[in-house]
Amino acid sequence: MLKELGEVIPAPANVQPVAAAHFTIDAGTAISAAPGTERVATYLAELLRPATGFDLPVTPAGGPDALPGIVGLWLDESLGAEEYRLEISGTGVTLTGGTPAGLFYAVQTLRQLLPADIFATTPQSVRWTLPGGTIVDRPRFAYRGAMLDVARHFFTVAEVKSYLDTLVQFKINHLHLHLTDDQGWRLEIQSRPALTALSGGPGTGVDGAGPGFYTAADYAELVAYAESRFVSVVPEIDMPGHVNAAQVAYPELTVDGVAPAPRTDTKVGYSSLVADKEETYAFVDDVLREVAALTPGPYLHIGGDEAQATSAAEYRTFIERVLPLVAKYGKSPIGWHEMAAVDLPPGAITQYWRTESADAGTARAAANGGKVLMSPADRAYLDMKYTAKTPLGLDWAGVVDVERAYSWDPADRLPGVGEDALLGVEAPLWSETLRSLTDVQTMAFPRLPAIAEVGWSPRQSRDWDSFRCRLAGYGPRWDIQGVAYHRSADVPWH
Ligand code: NGO
Repeated sequence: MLKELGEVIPAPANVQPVAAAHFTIDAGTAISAAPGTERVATYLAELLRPATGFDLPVTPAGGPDALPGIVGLWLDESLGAEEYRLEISGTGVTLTGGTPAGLFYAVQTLRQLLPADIFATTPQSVRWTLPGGTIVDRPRFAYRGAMLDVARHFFTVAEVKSYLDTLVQFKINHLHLHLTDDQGWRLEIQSRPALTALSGGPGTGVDGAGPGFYTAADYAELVAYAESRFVSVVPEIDMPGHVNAAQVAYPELTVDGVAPAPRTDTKVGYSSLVADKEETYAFVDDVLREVAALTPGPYLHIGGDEAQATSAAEYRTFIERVLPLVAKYGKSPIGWHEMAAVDLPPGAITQYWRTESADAGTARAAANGGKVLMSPADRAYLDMKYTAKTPLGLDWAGVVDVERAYSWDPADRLPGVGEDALLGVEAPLWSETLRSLTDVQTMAFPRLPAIAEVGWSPRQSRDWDSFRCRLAGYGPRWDIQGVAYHRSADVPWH
């Protein structure tokens, strides 16, 4: 069945259908790539070849117009960096991006406009017809993120790549990895080898069921894969709390120098780095230096949440000494919003995560010109149960079904934190109860697309009834990809 031009998640900013026109990709279709678009053109061809069985040769562009039978990719500097135009006429398709990232989003939109079978891995006998018209689209927010907790349960490079490929379908452009916590340390730090030797191996993670860590090479591979899909990895080293795994490996990080026992339970707020010990800052310097060197993206997340075992004065001392270390290694800091208790340098980003309807620290950071990421747990946490009956997940922030994840606006959430203060939105997925990639998918889908639309689509293009129908239309695409999703009662699945 032919899709409607606007039947896309996230909802595009401008959609102008031309009912009489449509284009069918067939064995004679070629892809033409203007200079600078070759990488995205090749990605597009690789997406379309398995299910169509067509050759879809990628050739250098001939001229600026849609030629018969041609899917042409172009760059146009007059468009915003992440903006794109997708024109589908009776004779061909033209995708134009402000940058290759914009073009990549045009490709994701094109993919959604094809029949669901385009996700098949073997040739299907389907007419690959696209609806006619023009979409001009750009994101509302620069940062549209997903977070995965690989500390409570470790996920392999292959699993994270697979998750990433399902995220980019919704124009997510940041992947935040929660790499360290009380129950495990998941990134090799060459100057501190005991971290992964003692806290990344067998028996680590919640219930001891989530062992593993990334070598520096694994992490580099993951980051490069993400970059190839225009996703920036945001590594998080959680401090000064959530550090039991680090203290197991380096006992000098405790008050008395005695290593604590490894922990596999889910309690929070009991461990802390020691603010008045120089060993603390030597450690943090080593870790941040190596993580920054491995990370091409601009951000380094330093945690800062739930430091109940750190006094307010020690917390301030610690954060004030660590923020300049992030800058020293050329990165901008992000911290959970507790960090906003401290006077933040320009460029520091506050990530709001709790359920309250006001937060003085976050509002103060915004008033001082700081940018805010919105991840309120009662809307954006993918680890909350959908309903009381959901076997996976937690419920400390309530249950969050799809409508709840969708029907809110980040600019209305906190007094003093309006549109201009927002860098964007992020959907965190904590892994205390997760044990597999299937579990990850079941919690993320279909709520992640809700948060993706909150972050991408203009306010006036958002509509719950439209969204739930577009989600229902996505179900077969997940089925064909073998992606697990929760069949929420909020969605009229076919
Ligand atoms: C909190 C806590 C995490 C938990 C999560 C579970 C933040 C920022 N700190 O969110 O340690 O895993 O809730 O939902």
